[in-house]
Amino acid sequence: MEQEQKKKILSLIQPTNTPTIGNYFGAMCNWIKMQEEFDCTYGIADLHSLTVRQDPVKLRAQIKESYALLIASGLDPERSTLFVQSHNPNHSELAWLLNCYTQFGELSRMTQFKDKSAKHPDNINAGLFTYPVLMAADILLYQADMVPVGVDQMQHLELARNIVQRFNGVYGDVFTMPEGYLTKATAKVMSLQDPTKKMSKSDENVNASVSVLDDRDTIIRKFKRAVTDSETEVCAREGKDGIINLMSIYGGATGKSFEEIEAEFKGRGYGDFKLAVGEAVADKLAPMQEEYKRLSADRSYIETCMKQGAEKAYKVSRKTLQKVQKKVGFVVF
Ligand code: AQP
Repeated sequence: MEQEQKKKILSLIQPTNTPTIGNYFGAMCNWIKMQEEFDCTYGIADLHSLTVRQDPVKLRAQIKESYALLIASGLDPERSTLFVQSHNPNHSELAWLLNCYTQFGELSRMTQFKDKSAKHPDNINAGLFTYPVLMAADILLYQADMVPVGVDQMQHLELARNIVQRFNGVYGDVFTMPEGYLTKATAKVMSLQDPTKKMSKSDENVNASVSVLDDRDTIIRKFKRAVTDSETEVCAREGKDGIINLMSIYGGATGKSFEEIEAEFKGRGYGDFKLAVGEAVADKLAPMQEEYKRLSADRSYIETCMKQGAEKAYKVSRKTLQKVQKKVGFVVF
């Protein structure tokens, strides 16, 4: 009964590589907290990941790894729905239908399409162009009230909202209008090698990002090499992008505020600070890494969770899809 009144949240992560501490602090940590308050559906967006060429063997391994990591990080497959997107064909089906209610001009304006086309000029595929429509289908299938999004995804969410307005305008109240759910922790974690750029799991420079499965020594080494500035003071002043990024990572790992961090490192150099950040991140990730190791040895448990997650996701989303099919005039049994 109580479950029915909770607001619905949906969020997915792409299995394009091992998640970084950007994904961890920016998304996964929030997802865990949201389980308390919301009816949550979380998934591995493997359909989305195909917009960039993937190695099949690596992709399969990464889907399993990302799924196990979500559980290891604290997501409860009993309480939330944890599924793999390609296990639920309703996503592709609704995406096609919504494609017919989305304008070419709208998709042409998406900045991520422009950015990714520039990054992969040899593979500007139609999937890259219609990616936001699949994202709209992901959200609308589950009638999500809220979608935790980073600033970079706001434009896609806006498109989903336009689709809802258009579709509901023609057919009545079919889809819930989704709202963006922005929290402080959704703030971006930046690259350790270029603090003006978002930390990304597909960054080719291994020192730019910290994977959630990096071992302690690697984590500390990467932080020691982090690009900062030529000053010595640990403070959040304009122009100190590298230090500000390290401060917010340290804050994410320890729960300390910027004021507390500034006080803690007053009069101490960057060397001390970088070491402390590395150690704090390694400490924070250790329990998840331990749990991941344990889960990796239990493949049947992960497979069972995946199957149950797929069934739960299918059941909920089928209702929406059939409603849409009826509204547009299909013969539905
Ligand atoms: N650097 C980041 N800081 C804060 N949040 C981040 N997220 C990603 N990077 C950061 C959040 O993680 C969730 C899942 O992201 P995704 O995998 O679906 O796609 P993404 O945003 O494209 O992540 P990456 O790491 O940059 O992947 P690649 O390199 O494959 O493109 C989202 O909620 C996202 O906001």
